[in-house]
Amino acid sequence: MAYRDFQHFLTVLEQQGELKRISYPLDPVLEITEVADRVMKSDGPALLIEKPKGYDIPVAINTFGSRKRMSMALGVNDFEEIAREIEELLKPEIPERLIEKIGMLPKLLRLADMPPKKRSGDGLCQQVVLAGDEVDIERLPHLKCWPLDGGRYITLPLVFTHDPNTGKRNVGMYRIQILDRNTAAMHWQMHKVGAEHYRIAEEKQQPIQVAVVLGGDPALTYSATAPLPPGIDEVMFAGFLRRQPVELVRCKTVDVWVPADAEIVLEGYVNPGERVMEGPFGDHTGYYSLADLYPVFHVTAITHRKNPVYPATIVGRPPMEDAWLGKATERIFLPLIKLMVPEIVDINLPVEACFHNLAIVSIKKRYPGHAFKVMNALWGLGQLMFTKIIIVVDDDVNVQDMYEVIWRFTNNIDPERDMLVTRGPIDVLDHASRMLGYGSKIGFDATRKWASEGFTREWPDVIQMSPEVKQRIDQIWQQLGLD
Ligand SMILES: [Mn+2]
Repeated sequence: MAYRDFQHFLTVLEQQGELKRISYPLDPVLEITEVADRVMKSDGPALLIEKPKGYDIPVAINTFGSRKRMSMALGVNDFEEIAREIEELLKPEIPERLIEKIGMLPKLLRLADMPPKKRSGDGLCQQVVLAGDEVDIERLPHLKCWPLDGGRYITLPLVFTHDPNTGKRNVGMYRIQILDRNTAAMHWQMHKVGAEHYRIAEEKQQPIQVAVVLGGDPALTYSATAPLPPGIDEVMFAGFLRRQPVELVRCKTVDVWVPADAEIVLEGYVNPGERVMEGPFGDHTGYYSLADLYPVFHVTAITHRKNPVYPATIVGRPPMEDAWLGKATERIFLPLIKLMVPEIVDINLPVEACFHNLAIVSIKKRYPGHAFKVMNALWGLGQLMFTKIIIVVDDDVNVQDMYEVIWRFTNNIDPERDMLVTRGPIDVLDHASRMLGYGSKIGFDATRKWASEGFTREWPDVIQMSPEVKQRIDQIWQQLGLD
């Protein structure tokens, strides 16, 4: 079942006891964060703050913040189902060459079956149109999340842009800092597709048209956060997830098509060469990211439905709501990673390591040095290039069990022999790297070492009780009175 829009999703969440209404007028400045943080840290429900202090638009937060709600957002009982489905679709006739594999992805995923539908006329998101002097983005209940933040932020936006050369669409999620009634700072990090579109526009000395969308089917919100290969359209991927095309309408003041049933849309453009100080911002690393120069978004129109809801999230010290967006991605993209690196059995990107700081990977080891091959493959694969630490273990290790991982990892390595230090791009949010966006990574081969890898000693067996004794003790267990 696909959701018509964000409010439909909220209704279903409420029906299932997954959403709590708050009538107290919480202040979008810091107070909503403090409440949401406590709720997120204790596996609490989604919140609908009906009358945020000073605003008449309700704020919804933590709508993705549990395994159940993340799965509901994607219209399934559990997001593993999507991974299984993708696995099934990928099975037939997978070509051998890597480049063909990537090229065939849209076809394999039948993405072409779900192109967005362009609708003429107004969308629900255009019931109210404010253009020119009527534009005042400060009238929306944007959050100031943390005390040292540089200002108020849009935290759950879908940023629509088109490649100025090819016209290809991208939808990404980049935080946006409100500057005044019609300008905002666009946090286009250098590695992101939105930033690439802007670079191309700058080379051509042209402004780039932008639409910032709040709301719509949560499957599209998820798609905007997903590490899709650059050529794959998020709107089509959302169509695949929701099994129904996304309906789009044309914006009023820019040539960008947006989900017809979105809550709120900010239309505008970004000029070439224009920058403003953005930040600091309390980030998903649990630290503030420092202020830096970012492009300026000029808002030419605000459109919204008659009674919109404002979707928001907060990031900060993990675990937060985004942990579940990340876990869904870890599971959904595993079959696609296996398509490129088939020896991988499972991956765990622990929430506490903010996903890109640590990857624990189990492999079916087939040849000497195989663990190092897998590290290099991951460092060359999409957003996994940011992975600061990779630990490779054998396929009999449950990578989802961190106690087992620490036991195996620490016991199985001779650090000097088993580590591989390399260099490359680092997440822009990493505050420890030597410079912004560039630094080192380390991999550990924690697999069992082979003679063909120069291991001259005997590798010991893992301690296990004999099955007969286990069975015997099972039978007499009750008599021992230990339960
Ligand atoms: Mn993209």
